Amino acid sequence: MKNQEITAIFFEIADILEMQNVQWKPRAYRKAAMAIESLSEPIEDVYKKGGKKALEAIPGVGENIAKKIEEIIKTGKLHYFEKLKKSMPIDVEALGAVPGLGPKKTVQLYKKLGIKNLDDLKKAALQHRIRHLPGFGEKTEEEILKGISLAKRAGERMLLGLALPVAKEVKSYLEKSKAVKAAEPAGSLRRRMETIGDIDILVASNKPKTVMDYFTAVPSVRKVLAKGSTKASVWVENNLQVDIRVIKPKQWGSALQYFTGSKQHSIELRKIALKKGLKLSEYGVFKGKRVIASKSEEDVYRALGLPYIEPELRENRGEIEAARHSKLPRLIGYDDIKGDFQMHTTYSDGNNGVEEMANAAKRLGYGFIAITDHVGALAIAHAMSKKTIERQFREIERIQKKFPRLRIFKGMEVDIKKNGQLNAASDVLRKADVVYGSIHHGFKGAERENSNRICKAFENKYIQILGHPTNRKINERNPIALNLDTVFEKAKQNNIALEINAMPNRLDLNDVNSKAAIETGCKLAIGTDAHSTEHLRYIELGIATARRAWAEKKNIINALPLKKLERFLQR
Ligand code: DGT
Ligand code: CA
Ligand code: CA
Ligand code: ZN
Repeated sequence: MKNQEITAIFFEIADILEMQNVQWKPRAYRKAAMAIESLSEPIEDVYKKGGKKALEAIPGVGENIAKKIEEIIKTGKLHYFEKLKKSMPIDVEALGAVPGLGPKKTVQLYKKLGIKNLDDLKKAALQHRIRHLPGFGEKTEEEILKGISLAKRAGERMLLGLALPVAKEVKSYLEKSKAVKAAEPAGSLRRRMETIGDIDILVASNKPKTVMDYFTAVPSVRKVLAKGSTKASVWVENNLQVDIRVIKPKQWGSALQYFTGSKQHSIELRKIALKKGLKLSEYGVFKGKRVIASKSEEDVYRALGLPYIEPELRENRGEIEAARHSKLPRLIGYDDIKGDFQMHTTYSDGNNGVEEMANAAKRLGYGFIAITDHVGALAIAHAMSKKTIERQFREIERIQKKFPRLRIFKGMEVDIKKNGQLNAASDVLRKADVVYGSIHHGFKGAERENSNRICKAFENKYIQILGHPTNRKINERNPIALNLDTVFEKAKQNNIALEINAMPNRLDLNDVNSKAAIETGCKLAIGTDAHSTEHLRYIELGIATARRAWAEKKNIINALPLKKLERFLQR
């Protein structure tokens, strides 16, 4: 999949051009980048099927950009980009990853202080040379220092939502080989952690050599880092590392258990084995020299006197204790979700219309969706006016008639003001079936202030769901300061659901916080926050987060039967 690679190149081109004060072009590249990022199919396939004309059919892609995409697909490189980078003395990619440092500021830092890379930047910030520049100040300098560590982390771990399609693609490629009996991504990806260090793929085969040759020839491989007789590591696009390990089919279960981890979970299992006079390794559960379990993971856990533990739970957060006492949750399944609570359309900042979203939801087999365009301060993402809302609701009613088996809730995502009021009048709120309250500005408040802001919003009788509760963005922005205990308690009292926002870079609430919310007795609502039909598939990431939070069906309102859901929403 070249989609991510091309997206990154275009964003970087936009940044460089902006630094060089070029007009218009940066916008064009960003627009194209965003369109390519949300494509659901590999752009190579688009090109293969329809050539340059098909590329030009992608929104925001004109003839010039289509030519560049073609060059990248054909040669793996873009001459224009290489030249552009050479013309720039600054490490645009690294500095661009620092939150709050846009292209303009980066250029200023270079011109005034000669800052070319992260090290220069850190030095200058520590020596307080940045705060004196016009437009920067003490606060910005502090933010930059914090941002540097985020940027360094960003270089290391990749979002689950980006790694998952890559892993699935490699898996299905491997499964096409006759030498491969089974192939499964293991490691943090199988546990569905929100970020992934590298992808570990386990293969069962009696012909490891054939598998090695086949794997290192995967089309998306950029560079082979190591290749042995049963192990190999490669880089695919985006500097994402994929490790592969080939084992014998009869060791599948114990090897899958071992390579899924987490390391901490496996260490605890080994302790249990020792207490039973057994030994656990990637090759099996041993009694003396005899293997007593190895074929399936179920066998391995059973040999240790435990029920099967789902991968998402294997973090040594109490799952082994729970397993021993038959107290494991009956995790919500990936098929248990009946709909999606948050999505945007062309009525605010989305790319698709109501009917297109409904069609996409129907294809997913959903029973309901909520259309939740922005309402509030007009500047935020083209928020809707009262007139627009009325027009949209009439359209939803009209479209609803065409979808007898899909309930389309009239919803809105209303901005929570700094004083805790919802930025919409009661007569507007009353007409909606689903009212989200979310914070979209003013992230810097202290813990008390932010917690009060949200608890105040909960007193509004129309709000039903708190959107992206902590406002963190993975690798980009820290969560706002919040007393989550207070917020969860208040949410429970007012019967307000907390969102698991399923956008790859949000996953907010995250796994740990969702688990705490469930333990408090709160309900959770999964919303993809889709801004196009393609984004609806991110629901998988929201469910993964719920599973990592030990959620059962009863904790997640997306799994309620429609009648019960309607009752919940009526309050
Ligand atoms: P990551 O890649 O940083 O997101 O995290 P993981 O969990 O995928 O870790 P990774 O890639 O270093 O190793 C893959 C799996 O292999 C890990 O989940 C458990 C297993 N593993 C690796 N090193 C050890 C070890 O020293 N002891 C044990 N018990 N298992 C290990
Ligand atoms: Ca890994
Ligand atoms: Ca690894
Ligand atoms: Zn929002």
